[in-house]
Amino acid sequence: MISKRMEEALNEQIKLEGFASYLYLSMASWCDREGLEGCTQFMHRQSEEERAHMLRIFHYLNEMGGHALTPEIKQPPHEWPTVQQMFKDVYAHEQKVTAAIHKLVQMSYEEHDHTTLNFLQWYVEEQREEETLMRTILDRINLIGDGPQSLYFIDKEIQGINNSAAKAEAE
Ligand code: OFO
Repeated sequence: MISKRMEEALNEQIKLEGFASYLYLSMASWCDREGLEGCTQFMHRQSEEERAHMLRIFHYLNEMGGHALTPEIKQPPHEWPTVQQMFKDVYAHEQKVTAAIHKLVQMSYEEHDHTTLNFLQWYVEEQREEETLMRTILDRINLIGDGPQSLYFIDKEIQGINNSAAKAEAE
């Protein structure tokens, strides 16, 4: 049985993962309109991943005798001034999610909830990977620069990163 405090905190995390899924979906739509095919595919894949993160907690909570709640999700932004800014926002968002996961880990220590502590380790590792990925993308974007051809090359770069991530997932 899970404590009420832990249950509420995990429901908050469901909300955050759901928002991440919508945020990336919105980014996919913006990228599509901007003609950034590689970025569009990347964001759709990210959006699906975040939905899977949300559902993982959803199932866990009910398995543990809690009540997973379908979250109210606020509408994400729909426009970004540049693709560079969009990826900066992604990185900032992932850092926020990491901080939330670390708070949950701390809470599971306080509640002596070893099962949830163990469950959360997957998220700790996932966030480390996500932050590394987003930092890599930002570094590449900086290297490419903002010259006239930069959007084309950024998009190709993201497409390559997306293809490798999809391939790794399939293995
Ligand atoms: Fe699930 O938030 Fe990052 O990936």
